[in-house]
Amino acid sequence: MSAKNKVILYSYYRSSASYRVRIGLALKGLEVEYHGVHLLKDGGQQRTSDYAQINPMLHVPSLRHGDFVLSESMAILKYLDHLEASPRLFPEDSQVEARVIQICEFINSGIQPLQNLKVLQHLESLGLDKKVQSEWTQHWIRKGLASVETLLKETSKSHCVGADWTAADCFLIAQAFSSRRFGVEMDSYPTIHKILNHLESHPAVLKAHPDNQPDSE
Ligand SMILES: N[C@@H](CCC(=O)N[C@@H](CS)C(=O)NCC(=O)O)C(=O)O
Repeated sequence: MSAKNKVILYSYYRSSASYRVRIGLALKGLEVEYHGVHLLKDGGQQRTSDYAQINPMLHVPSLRHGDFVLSESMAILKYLDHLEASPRLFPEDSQVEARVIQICEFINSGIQPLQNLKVLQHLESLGLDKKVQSEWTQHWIRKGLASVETLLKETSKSHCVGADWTAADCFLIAQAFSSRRFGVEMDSYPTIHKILNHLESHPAVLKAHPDNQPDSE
């Protein structure tokens, strides 16, 4: 591990997008300085003008490496492959890499945005009560996971794509954490369930887990 590859991570402990990146960092053994950004305190620290300079989208995670600042978990994980090649999260083979990105996107654009804090806060401001909000979230999570399950039946062995770690595993593990938080269990998705059973006890995943962060509550 080289100090020149030390990064700063702007993260919130239970943010699934932050969890994806933390898994990647831990798998690669990169040195990280953790900066907590509390999504609820002070009206949301992601919405401060200081943080807007880091990520104008007002989301965590963001990464700083020297003068280079980057947000979006997929872009960050891709960048980490350049800092530390092993394990490679985006495979060299173009078709395998595209498949990994497809799985990530099912989660990144097909599930997570529909459970995002700002979306739920907006639904609440429109008068949707907590019970209906919860039904909304669970509906999209279940639909999305069913599609991920179908895809993983074709692509997985011990991991989402074959038997090696890829970014797809980082996305799946993090999504499973937040799905459970929103009341959706994984038992209805046998392939997902099997992969999680295999991967969730890995030391890097435990290190990256929301319960084990400096800002965990
Ligand atoms: N596609 C983005 C998603 C980032 C994202 O939505 N982060 C959430 C936490 S998981 C967030 O910061 N939400 C802030 C808000 O809703 O105000 C990524 O992969 O980084």
